[in-house]
Amino acid sequence: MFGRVLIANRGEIAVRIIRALRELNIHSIAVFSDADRAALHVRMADEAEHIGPAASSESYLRQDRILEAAKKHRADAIHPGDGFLSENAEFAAACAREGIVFIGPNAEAIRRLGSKTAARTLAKQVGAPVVPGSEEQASDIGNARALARKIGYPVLLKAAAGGGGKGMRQVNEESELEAAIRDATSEAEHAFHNSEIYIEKFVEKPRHIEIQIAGDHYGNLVHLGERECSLQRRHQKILEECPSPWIARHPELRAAMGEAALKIARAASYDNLGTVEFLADDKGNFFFLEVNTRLQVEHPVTELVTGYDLVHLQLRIAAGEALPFRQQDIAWRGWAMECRIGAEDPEANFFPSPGTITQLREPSGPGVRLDSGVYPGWTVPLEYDPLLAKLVTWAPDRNAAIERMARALAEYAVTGVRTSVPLFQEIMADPEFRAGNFSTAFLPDFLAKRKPRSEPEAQLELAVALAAAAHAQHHKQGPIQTGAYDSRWLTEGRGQLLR
Ligand code: MV4
Repeated sequence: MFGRVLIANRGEIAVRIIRALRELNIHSIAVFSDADRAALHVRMADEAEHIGPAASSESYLRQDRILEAAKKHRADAIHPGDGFLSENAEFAAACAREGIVFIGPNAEAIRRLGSKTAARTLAKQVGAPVVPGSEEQASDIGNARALARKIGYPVLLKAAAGGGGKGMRQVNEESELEAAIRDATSEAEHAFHNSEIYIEKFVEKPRHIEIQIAGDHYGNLVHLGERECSLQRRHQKILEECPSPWIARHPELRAAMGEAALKIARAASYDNLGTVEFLADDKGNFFFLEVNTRLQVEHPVTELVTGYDLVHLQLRIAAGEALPFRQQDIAWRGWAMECRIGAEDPEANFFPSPGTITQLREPSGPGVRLDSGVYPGWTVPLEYDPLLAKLVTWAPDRNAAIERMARALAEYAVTGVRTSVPLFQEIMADPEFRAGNFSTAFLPDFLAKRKPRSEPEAQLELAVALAAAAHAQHHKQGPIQTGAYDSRWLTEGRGQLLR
């Protein structure tokens, strides 16, 4: 096993990886930008190295500086976390050249699966179901028109280098096709410096379900079941579950999707952890979408239900150990749900809400896991993703996991920045969500129909809470009792009222 590992990331995921390293008695090395000098991941790591200014293009994305830091601190391996350089084949290859292990799949597998069209071709070749369409270039209008007619409208134009919804265009009829191709091509060129686009049949109101896979260097490859990721806003996931309520209704789909995922992984000579994404329609069909060649933000729900620590697993595989279990050893127990808690204002179109976290009370108790990257007094920088923490609950069944989430959200108190906590409380109370019968259309519909909490209403609620706290403090009883803490809490709360 490695002696020293550098984490090329920040925030909650860096903290998560440091925890795994400590459990395995591996020395952890953090990197940080100017904006992260006082960050939690820097405080928690054994060593830390400054790598540049706040802009991630000048720090967390600088391969040269990260490799320099790794050499200076004698790291055996680099864990890229999620985002930043985690799916960068060039970086994986550069690590190998420097004799440093990249904790992730081999560079060739990342490259092969990085192009959506190449991945689609591979999936088709091995007999995994793909959405009807074509990998051929759709940039030529004649070609595209013939293709779209064959598969039938509505169709979806996608960028070959895309993913995450960028460069996508829905086309409902032939008259819209030419302009849509022009738009999608130029958007793809701008976003990815690659203008290649392709066509798929548009799947209406799909569910987004993904399969976790793991492979070692000896050809052993397993799947760890699915995650339900249909709750997304602008292609950003906000809540994930394991198992998927859809798969719970159609249990035969897990093995079928798992097999399809493994066929693709095998064909790509995949090693380490990865995720194969699918769209599922109402009729029990599912279609391969893309492969994410990294540890994912939502990995904890799989950990809680399978009992395996996925970061331990990544480290073991990268260090050359064989997978410690076989497919038939894997069992799924209970239900887990994750809410991504962001410093953003759901009442203001999720506008980022950077600032200083003045007070923080974090939820805990039975069945609650909080993967947080913040502490009271920390100023949330504007430069990065606003994710503060992932709140994850586990319970024997879905209803109990929801009740636990509602309870944990009620314990969660953050002042100084606005958060998505109140929105998740509303989602937990929604009958449609609780029924578990939803698709990717759920969240946009929910946000559109939901009555936005007006400012006076929110203030009234805060005023009531403050009055209750003041009363409790006055009588030295009730939920809030520690003097100094109370008065700061009240000051901050009042400060919020005056904002
Ligand atoms: C689709 C689709 C419908 N039909 N492909 C969005 C992100 C990208 N990874 C693929 N996406 C979609 N591809 C076909 N042929 C609908 C989406 C989609 C979506 C997928 C997953 C989760 C949320 C979504 C929201 C809008 C559209």
